[in-house]
Amino acid sequence: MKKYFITGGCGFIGSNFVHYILRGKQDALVINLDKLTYAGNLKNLEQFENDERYIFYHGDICDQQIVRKIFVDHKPDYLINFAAESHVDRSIGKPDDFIQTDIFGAFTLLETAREHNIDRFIQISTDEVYGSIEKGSFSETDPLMPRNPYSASKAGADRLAYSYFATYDLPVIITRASNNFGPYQFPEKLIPLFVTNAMENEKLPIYGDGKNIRDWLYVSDHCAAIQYIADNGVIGEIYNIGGGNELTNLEITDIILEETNKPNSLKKFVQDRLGHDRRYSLNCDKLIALGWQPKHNFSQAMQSTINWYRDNEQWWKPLKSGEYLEYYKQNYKGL
Ligand code: NAD
Ligand code: TDX
Repeated sequence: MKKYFITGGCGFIGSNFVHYILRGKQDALVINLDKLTYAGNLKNLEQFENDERYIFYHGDICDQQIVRKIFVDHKPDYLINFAAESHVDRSIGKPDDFIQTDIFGAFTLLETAREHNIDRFIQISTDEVYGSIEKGSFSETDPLMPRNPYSASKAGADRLAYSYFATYDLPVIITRASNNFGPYQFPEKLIPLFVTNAMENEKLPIYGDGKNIRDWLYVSDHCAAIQYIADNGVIGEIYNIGGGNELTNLEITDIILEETNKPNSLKKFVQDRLGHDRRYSLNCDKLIALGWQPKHNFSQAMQSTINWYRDNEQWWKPLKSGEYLEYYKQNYKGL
């Protein structure tokens, strides 16, 4: 039986990964450590609450006591660090938690892993660490040029994880994925925000000219890639994980309006994000050579994502009300 120590498993990608493992592998144990910030949601994993293959710890990755307890009590084979503050706009407003969780949290996990035996330490990094690229695509050997506090904190954790391989022989692998979309994504990120706003006949706030480009990766493809890399990747290496679907934000907006059958008048051009990266693009030849590439068709994955938000209003409506709504109103003044 393989034992997965997952951090941030109540968030978007982490919870999809737990679904992916527990649906696919009968002989797995998943131990999930999550602080339950605004982005962590127990509802994402409620179907596993009574599953003996799943154990939840409410706690902080910066707290070495709880991290150490998990190592001692469960002796995990793999540690996969998803936990992070992940929203660029929040990092521009208040970077503090990003530095603490994304860097110091990763440090705490690496230090504790060094005290114990672990087969793989997978650090979930991001394409944003490379910075913006107008033409061509970034390869794993390209220099890092992060341009906002979120991506800078992720770059710090990425290089710190590598240093634990180079210095202490910790079996670290680093993954750098492009923009994910799919079920359970907090409705502050572009796709779930625009889909749910369209469903509520609210404006879709497009930053700047809307021509910034992102490469979109369906979250279940991302989860499959992480598992493939954990099982087959080479220790000490970095793997880019892209979706091969580069679109402007305006193109994404048009797809959402068409699929939700809403008018163009919902588009609203608002003040640009500070330091807004123009384009992200990944060269994924290294992962293809290892034997993996995404399987989902972009249009079908978008359609099923939009259907999921249509069918799960009870999941996202509470997230857009109450305390969160106050934050949302203050920070999205274009609405
Ligand atoms: P998310 O914000 O949806 O979830 C983050 C989770 O981490 C939440 O459950 C939260 O409660 C938890 N968390 C935060 N601080 C914590 C702490 N100190 N201790 C324990 N748990 C804590 O994020 P996501 O979009 O699922 O991203 C997951 C990872 O993937 C992040 O490391 C992110 O940088 C990376 N990534 C995300 C994308 C994307 O498009 N979303 C793309 C590439 C890489
Ligand atoms: O209201 C909006 N209007 C808008 O035009 C929002 C929320 C976003 N945007 C634009 C900004 C970006 O060009 O859409 C694009 C995507 O924005 P986000 O969803 O905030 O994602 P991004 O900034 O690209 O970062 C994401 O991908 C890399 C994730 O949030 C990160 O966690 C991941 O590492």
